[in-house]
Amino acid sequence: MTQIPRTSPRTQGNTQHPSLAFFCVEVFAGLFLCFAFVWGVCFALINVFGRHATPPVAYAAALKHVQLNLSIVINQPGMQKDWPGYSPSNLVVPANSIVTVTLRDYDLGDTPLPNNSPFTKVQGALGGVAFADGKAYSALAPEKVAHTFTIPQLNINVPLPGDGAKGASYDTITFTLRTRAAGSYYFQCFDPCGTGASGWEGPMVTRGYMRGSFTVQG
Ligand SMILES: [Cu+2]
Repeated sequence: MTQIPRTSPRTQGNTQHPSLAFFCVEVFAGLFLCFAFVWGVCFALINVFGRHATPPVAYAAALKHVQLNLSIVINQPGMQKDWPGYSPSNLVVPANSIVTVTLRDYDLGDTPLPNNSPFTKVQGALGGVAFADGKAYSALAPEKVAHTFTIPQLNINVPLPGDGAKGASYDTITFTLRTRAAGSYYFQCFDPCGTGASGWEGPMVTRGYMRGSFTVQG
């Protein structure tokens, strides 16, 4: 027959205290783990949403950066013979932004500016420089100018060199502008590249040629 050990109740009685202690430890550990888990989940969520929430704030503080491409062309279909013109001639850029202009001048060859001309200097471009085929310049010799990109109301002026790389049909001028409030302006070439004795007639005074609109949109 199976004997029930007499010690069984005593043993049970003896083990009641340790199992209660274990139970307490287990409950405590369970609660701790739950707390740790919840805290971990919260931390992860804060981290994830924090990371998602931070960039818009950072981007809102950063300025929008846009590219503006334009050319100076000549003798294209529909154009007056030998009249150089900006294409496009209606420029639209966003307000309070950084605008990098890439300008291809297909009308190479210099038309000297007067010696005391203020239009030989780069003005209003970021860093006071423009780049001709990648080479920085802050001013050009008066006799080395083909055209200018000038917005008088915004004190922006970039003289454009008339010498391209050997054999090239155009040179590429880049510069960066910082726009501010919205407004309607005009841009124009101030190098006497036009017709007439002064060089200030024809394309120089005709919209769609050496002058156009510059709209800063809010
Ligand atoms: Cu011009």
